[in-house]
Amino acid sequence: MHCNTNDLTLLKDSLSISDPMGDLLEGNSFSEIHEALAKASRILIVSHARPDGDALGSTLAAAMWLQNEGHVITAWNEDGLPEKFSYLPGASLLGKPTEQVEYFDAVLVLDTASKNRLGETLLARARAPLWVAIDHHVSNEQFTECNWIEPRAPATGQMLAAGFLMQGIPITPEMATNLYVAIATDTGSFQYHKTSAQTFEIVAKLIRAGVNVGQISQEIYASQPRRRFELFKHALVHTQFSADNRIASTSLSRTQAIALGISPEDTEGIIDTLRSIKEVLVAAFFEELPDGRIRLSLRSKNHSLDASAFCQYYGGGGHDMAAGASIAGSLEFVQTNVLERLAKVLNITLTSY
Ligand SMILES: [Mn+2]
Repeated sequence: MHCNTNDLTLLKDSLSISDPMGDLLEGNSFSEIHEALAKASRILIVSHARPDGDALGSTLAAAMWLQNEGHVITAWNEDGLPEKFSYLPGASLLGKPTEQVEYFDAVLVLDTASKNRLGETLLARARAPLWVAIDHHVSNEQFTECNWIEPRAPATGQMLAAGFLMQGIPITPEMATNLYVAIATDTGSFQYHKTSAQTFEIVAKLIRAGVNVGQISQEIYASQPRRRFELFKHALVHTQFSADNRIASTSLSRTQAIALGISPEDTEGIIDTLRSIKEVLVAAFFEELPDGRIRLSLRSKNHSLDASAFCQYYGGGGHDMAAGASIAGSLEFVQTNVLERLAKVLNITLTSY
C-alpha cells in the first residue's frame, strides 16, 4: 500500500476543469485511500464528536459510496446525529458506538484532526487492523496508517467530491446533497477564504447530480428551533469587547444552558455573529461543558491571529481562521486567561506589521 501524505499533483485534466490560476486540485491520495479500503469487507466510518455539517455530510456520502461498492458499512459518531441534521439523506445510516467492542476490517476517519476528537466511547468500541483518514485540518496529527490531508481544502466534503469525480465514482442525488451540505456549511455559505474556483466547479457538478439548492438551504438556514433564538439573545446581551474592540467574546455557563433548555448543537454560529462586527478581528465563545471543562471556540478574521496555533497551546486545534479547544478551569478563570493571552498575541502581530 502506498500512502503518501500531503502529496499533491496537478490533476486538472482528470476533472477537465480549466484553471487559469493554476490551483492545485486535491484528490491524488484519494486513489490510495480507495485502494486501501478495497480489500476491507466490514468498514466503520467515523468523524469528530459534536459533529458539524462537514463531519456528517462527509460520513453519510462516504457510507453510500462504500455501500455502493459492496462493503458492509457501519457509521458511528460519539454524539450520534444532531436533530437539526435529521434532513440529511441517509441520516438513519449514522448511529452511536455500540455497547460492546466491535471488530472491523478498516476504519475510515473523516474531518477529524486528532484521535481524542473521535470520543472516548467510540475509541473504546472500535477495533480494526487498518485506520485511514481524509481531513482538511491544518492541525491534523496523522494518527492513522494512511492519511490524505489537504489543509487548503475548505471542507472534507470537497475532498471526497473531488475524489469521486476524479475516479469516476457515481454520485447519487443523496450523496451529492450530503456533500453539498458539507461544503456549504464548512465554507460559511461559500464565504470563507478557502472557498475557491474549484469549490464552485465541484459544487456545480454536485448540483447537476441532483442537489435541490432551495430546499436544502431552507433546511440549513431557515429551520432553527425557537430555543436557539433565545440562546442568541442571551449571548448577544452578554457580549464583551476588549483590546480596542478587536476582540468580541461571549459565554454560556452550564446553569444558563440548562435554564434555556438548549442542546449542544444549538451554540454553533453564535461566534459568527460576533465576527460580523467590522472592528472585531477575533471572536471567542466560552461554553461550560457538562464535564466542567470550558470549550473555547475561536474565529479570526485575518492573519493577525492564527486560531489553530492559539488553540493548540491549550491542547486544541483546527484551522487558521477557525479553531477550538477544551480547557480545564472555571468559566471565569478560563475566560480571563484566554482573553489576556489573545490581547497579547494580537498586540504583537499588529505592531509588527
Ligand atoms: Mn471540516
